[in-house]
Amino acid sequence: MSEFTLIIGNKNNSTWSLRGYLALKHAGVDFEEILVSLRPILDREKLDRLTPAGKVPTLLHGDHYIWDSLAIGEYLNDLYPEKLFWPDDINIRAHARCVSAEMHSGFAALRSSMPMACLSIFEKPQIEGELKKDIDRITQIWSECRNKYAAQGPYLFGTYSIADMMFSPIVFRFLSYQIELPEILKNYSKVMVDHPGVKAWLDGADPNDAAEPDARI
Ligand SMILES: N[C@@H](CCC(=O)N[C@@H](CS)C(=O)NCC(=O)O)C(=O)O
Repeated sequence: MSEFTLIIGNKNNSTWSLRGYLALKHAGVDFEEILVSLRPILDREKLDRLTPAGKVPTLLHGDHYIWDSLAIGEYLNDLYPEKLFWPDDINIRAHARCVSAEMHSGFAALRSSMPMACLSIFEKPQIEGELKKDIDRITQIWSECRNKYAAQGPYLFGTYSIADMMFSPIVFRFLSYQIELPEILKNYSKVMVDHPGVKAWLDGADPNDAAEPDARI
């Protein structure tokens, strides 16, 4: 039996679950998965029974519940500091924490009008208003990171970090909704889609789990 259990939503749609899953993959530990259906109907009873906040992802480790994607990354970083979940340099780490927190707490327009369905391609939406602001801000964050840290590796801060985990669902949204990106960010998206943790996640995604506008996912 694994030491860790991750409670997640449908892999095609659950963006926050993807982040928690990538953190466990990065830790390189065995874990069991419990799926709570969010689609087509949210299994409220199961979600509330299994998780303290009624949200996925929730990590169960012994008697401890960690019920937030960013907190899961931080918890695993505390347990396995040698895995370098954050950049080593204090200033680069502060930058990585800022963009991760910005993703964790923002981009509501993008989240509600471009729900994730990893395996689907949709018509490009009207890019205007708050949605345009969100897309522009994300491409600005990514471009700044890639221009600054390219020498250290192909991820946002060179080496793979919690920041990449936090932005991973955005990579899929940009692909699904055919958002044009500059060459440097197309390369970043490809690196992310080819990441072994992401590939493992996609293997378990069901294309029949459709996407509908829903900021909770
Ligand atoms: N801030 C939380 C957000 C978690 C979240 O909203 N998860 C969604 C699914 S991706 C959920 O559990 N939705 C069910 C609900 O809100 O009832 C995190 O980072 O883990």
